[in-house]
Amino acid sequence: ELAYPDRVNCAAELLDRAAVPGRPVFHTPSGPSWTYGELRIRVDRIAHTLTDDLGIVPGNRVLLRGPTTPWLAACWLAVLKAGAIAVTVLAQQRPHELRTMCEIARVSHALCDVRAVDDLAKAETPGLRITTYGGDAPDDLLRRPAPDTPYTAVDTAADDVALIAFTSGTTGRPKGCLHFHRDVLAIADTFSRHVLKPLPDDVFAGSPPLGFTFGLGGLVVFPMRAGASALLLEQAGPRQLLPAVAEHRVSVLFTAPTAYRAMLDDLDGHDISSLRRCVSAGENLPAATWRAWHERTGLRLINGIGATELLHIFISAADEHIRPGTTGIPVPGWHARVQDGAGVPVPDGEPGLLAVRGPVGCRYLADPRQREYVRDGWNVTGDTYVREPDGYFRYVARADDMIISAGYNIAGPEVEEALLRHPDVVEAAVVGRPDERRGQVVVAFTVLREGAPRDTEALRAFLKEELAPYKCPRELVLLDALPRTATGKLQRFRLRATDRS
Ligand code: 3SK
Repeated sequence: ELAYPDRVNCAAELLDRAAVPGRPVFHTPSGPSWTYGELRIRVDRIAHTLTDDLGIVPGNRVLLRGPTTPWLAACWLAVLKAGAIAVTVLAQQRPHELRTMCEIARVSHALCDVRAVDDLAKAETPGLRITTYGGDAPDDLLRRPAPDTPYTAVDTAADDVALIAFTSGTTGRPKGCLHFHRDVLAIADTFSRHVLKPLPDDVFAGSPPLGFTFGLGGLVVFPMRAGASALLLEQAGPRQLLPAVAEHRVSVLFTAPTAYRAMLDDLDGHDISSLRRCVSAGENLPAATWRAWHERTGLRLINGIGATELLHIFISAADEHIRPGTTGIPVPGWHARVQDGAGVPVPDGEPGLLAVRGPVGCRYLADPRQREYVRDGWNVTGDTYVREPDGYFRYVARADDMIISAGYNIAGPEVEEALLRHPDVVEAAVVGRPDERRGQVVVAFTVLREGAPRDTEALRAFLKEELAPYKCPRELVLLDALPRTATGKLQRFRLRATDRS
């Protein structure tokens, strides 16, 4: 059981408790590293600016927007230290999305990297006070003259709201998820502590941005809670990750399954011997990707399922407990079960809806969809899972992605896994298309390795050997890229709507 004091400010906790002032906390590819001591001074100066110059008071909602930099992380810590609420958004979000989020979260102020300010200005949010920062001397954030005036953290309650993270899922109006100060500590003290087991010498890096709680945890909260450091990359695609790992001796890597698959082609010539933990989340990890990564690197990918609603990862497995083809077991502190639509647990081995509960819960901000997500105290994530008799949880599909064709239930990811076993396939997505005779038919979208022959007949023949005939796609479409959200999640609804005529 996690026990936190009634009053706790998670930013102060991360800044003041874990670290030795002279040790590094953030690295970047270009500038000098920041130490914990330097970070604390900068956070305190920003917090003074927020309260003394901008008039921010506890409870104000402050939007944060910009590429992944130490200054963005410092702003996030300063907002929380000042008792305000950080509203983290993604650099890719467009003006109309930003305006909606500002309205839902009732944002009063924004701290924005100067390179990302145009879209925010275009959002024309009435009354929003925007402060920009940028470059090596973000003067607007550091208006307080005395750099060494400490800032006393606001005495927040453990269950005061610390942040609002938006999830749009893969479609629909964005939902703001409220998270408390204690939630921020809880994700470090569950998944990170028990699965990653970080050490102070670890260097974390990864692709998810800080506006996605996957990245916020992996690049700020987890390293700081352990007194370790993080390499913050503004460009963090598969092409940038491998050289960055080699150059900065990254030991803990966070990215999505598709990036691990893409990096396989590029491994030669990069020294990745520093890596000791590779976390894959954000989407289902196909067993074929797990095996290929293990074969080439000797590393066992740590699969995990997380959600913005629950802040971070709640099912995963560590070290020798990792079992390819499954997500894992509930992270210590979390409970999980598989249930039917009425909330009754289904027997092991049968598919049903994943339901979890633990130290962090879903609290949508003024959104009736709360009643769908939280049922009888369980958070129902919208994923179809099977719990194996040995307690391991195996992903089947997103609940609304099951395909029913001529009376057969077909899980899109199973067909995708089969496609990914073909050496020329880089990405695959399978959806159901309405069909008069069969209800739905299976349609597969595939991205092939550069230079591979665009031979759909050969792919069909391959699938016939891998899958029962009723699961084989009726249509096979080759694409250059799959449609994804800003957090990298596949947008199946866009594939369903693709006109192939
Ligand atoms: O997959 C997700 O959506 C997620 C969200 C938050 C934290 C971690 C993950 C993987």
